[in-house]
Formats: sequence, C-alpha cells, structure tokens
Amino acid sequence: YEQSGDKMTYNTIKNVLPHFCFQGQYKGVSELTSGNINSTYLLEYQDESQPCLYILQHINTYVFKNPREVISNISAVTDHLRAALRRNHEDTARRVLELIPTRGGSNLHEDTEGEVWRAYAYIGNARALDVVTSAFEMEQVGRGFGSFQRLLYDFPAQDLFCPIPNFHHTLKRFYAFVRSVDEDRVGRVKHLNDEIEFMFERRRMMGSIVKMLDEGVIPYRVTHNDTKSNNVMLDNTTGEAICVIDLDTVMAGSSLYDYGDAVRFGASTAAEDEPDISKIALDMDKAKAFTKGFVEETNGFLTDAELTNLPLGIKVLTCELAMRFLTDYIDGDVYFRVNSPEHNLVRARAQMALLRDIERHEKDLQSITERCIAGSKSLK
Ligand code: GN1
Ligand code: MG
Repeated sequence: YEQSGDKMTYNTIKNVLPHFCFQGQYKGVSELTSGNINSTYLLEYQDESQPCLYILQHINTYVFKNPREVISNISAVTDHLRAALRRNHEDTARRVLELIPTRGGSNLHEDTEGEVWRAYAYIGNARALDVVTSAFEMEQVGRGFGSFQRLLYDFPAQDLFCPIPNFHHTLKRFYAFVRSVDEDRVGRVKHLNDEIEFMFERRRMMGSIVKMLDEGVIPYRVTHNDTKSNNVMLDNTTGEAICVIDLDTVMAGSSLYDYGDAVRFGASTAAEDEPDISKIALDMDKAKAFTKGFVEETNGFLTDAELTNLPLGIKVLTCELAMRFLTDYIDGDVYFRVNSPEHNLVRARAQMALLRDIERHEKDLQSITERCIAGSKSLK
C-alpha cells in the first residue's frame, strides 16, 4: 500500500477519520479495489511503539438500504463467533472481524452528506486471494467457509435482519430480469438474443434451490452469501484460513449458496471479467479441494439432502450471477461498479461460459462430492 501518496483518496476520507477510535497518528491511506459494491480503504496509523492498521469502508446505500441493520447483523454474528471460539478454547485474535467504534460509541458513522462509514481492525500477516493458485489454498478457503457455518450452527437465523430481500431467490431474480428485458431502459436489449435465450433455457434449474427450501427439503441456515475466495483471510505463515470477512450479506439462506458461490469463483480458471471465454473453465482439482475442506468442516450437521445437492449450488449460483450481471447491463449499470460500458456484459458472458463448462462436468462434480462425503464420514 502507498504511504499518504494519494491526495484524492485522502480528501475523500479525511473528514471521516476523526470520528472513529483509531489509535496513534494518521500516516497514510490507500484504496483497496477488489470489491464490486462498497469502497474500501486501508489506513495506516502509528502510535509510540508500533504501526496500527485499519480498514475503513464506505457503505453503498443504493445496495444496502438499511446500513444500520447490516451493522447490527455483523455485530451479532461476530459476537457469536467470538464466544464460540472461546468455548472451544481457541484464540480469538485475528479470527473474527473486529469493528472499531466511533467516538460516540456507535458501529457506524453517518457524515453530513448522509454517507455511511464503518471501520475494522486490519488483520495482519494474512492475505485474501483474488485468484486461487493451488488446491491447498482452495481447500483452506473451503475450511474457512465451512467452519464459519459450523460456528454459526446454533445462531438463531430469525434474529438476523435481511439486508437485501430475496438476495439469492434466483426465481424472483429471473422475474426481475424479464422485467428489465421488457423495459429495456437504455436500449441494449436488441443485441442480447443469445444471452436472453440462455437464461430462459435455465429458468427451471435456477428455481430449484428456492423450491427445495420452500418445501422443507433442505433447511435455512445462517449463511454468508458472498463466498468469494477473497472473503477469507489466509495466514501468511501457515497458509491456513483464519477469518471470514465481508459479512454484509450474512442472513438466513442455504448452505448450497455458500458452497456453490465459492466453487464458482475460486475454481474458475479465469477472472470474473475475463473477455476471452476460451480461457474460462472449471478447475476440477480446485473444486475437489474446496469440497473436501467444506465437507470436512461441516461434518455432522449438513443433512444428506444438502450434501448430495451441493453440485446444484454451483450451477444455480453461476447462472444467477450471470443473470445479475446481464440484468445490470440491461438496466444501464446501476448496481455493480464498472470500469467500461461493456463491463457487465463481459462479466455475464464469462459466467455463462463458466456455467457451460460446469454443465459439462456435472457427473464428475457429483462423484467428487460423493467421495468427499464418504471420506468425511470415515473421519467421524
Ligand atoms: C458483489 O462486493 P463484492 O465484490 O464482495 C456482490 C456479490 C457478487 C459479487 C460478484 C452485495 O460482491 O453478490 O457475487 O459482487 N455483492 C452484493 O463479484 O451484491
Ligand atoms: Mg467482498
């Protein structure tokens, strides 16, 4: 990160800094740009003996209409995680996100323009992976999200606010997509025949997890709902998963969402916005490694119906995100941050290419899952 170099970045945040209980003397800021929704800044402070690092985030209130509810979820969930680790006699340092309060004793600061900010202690000697480069890393990502679900197993899901209604209600997302196509607000629909047909062909598949939840075939659980590999911190020394971050979308959901979204992202051979679709495939070794880590950590509490349907999660979440990117492209880029006018279309096409490869590997994914389930049962 840069030392105080970026004047524009500093100007964006300088009036916010005094409101939080940061320790020491302000030294510098740099923006971290891997998220698609909020803006994230790394702050460096220095007290007499040591540097103190913090994460400052500007919450996107177009996406999160009730930031107070988001922060209240995060505070409840991190308290629960901390207590659960203590009960297991595990160290809590660097293992749970730690909110930094404002001087007024709140977990968020609203500035004079109505913009909302929050801060966390920075987790040192650890990294979050935008790209997963090995099966070992991918297994650790699986352990991170698996143990997150395990530690929240007994958290009452009904106590959480729903930060984004119907976030993974893929069928309602399909209806919203159809509405956007109908409205065609910015005149982009005429070039999208293939993409639209692609979504229509998969509408039944997209509704299948919601249907199982509705019918009680699989249970609601406290889930993370945004399980990209860069939302787990891995320790730099041991390589092990230590802490799950980005808890904005924690709410009641299905374990299939967390499993599926993680494999979709971490086991892809290319970035989410790779324009050359010939580079995009599902890396089966990484899919297997994630499955092993996730299934072993959730050993004993996921039901047989959840376990056997894990591969469906990969398909549904990949198709859902393809459709979300496409919807946002049709709507004129109102939701995701974009760095070019075609960015959302490129992303949608990349997820479609990934889904085609996932569909080709369905049988293999099913047998990988079965082997991991059998393997983890033998560990009991
Ligand atoms: C957004 O902000 P970020 O990058 O963690 C999005 C996820 C998408 C993801 C795709 C609240 O997550 O749902 O899967 O982009 N978060 C929200 O990269 O919509
Ligand atoms: Mg994130």
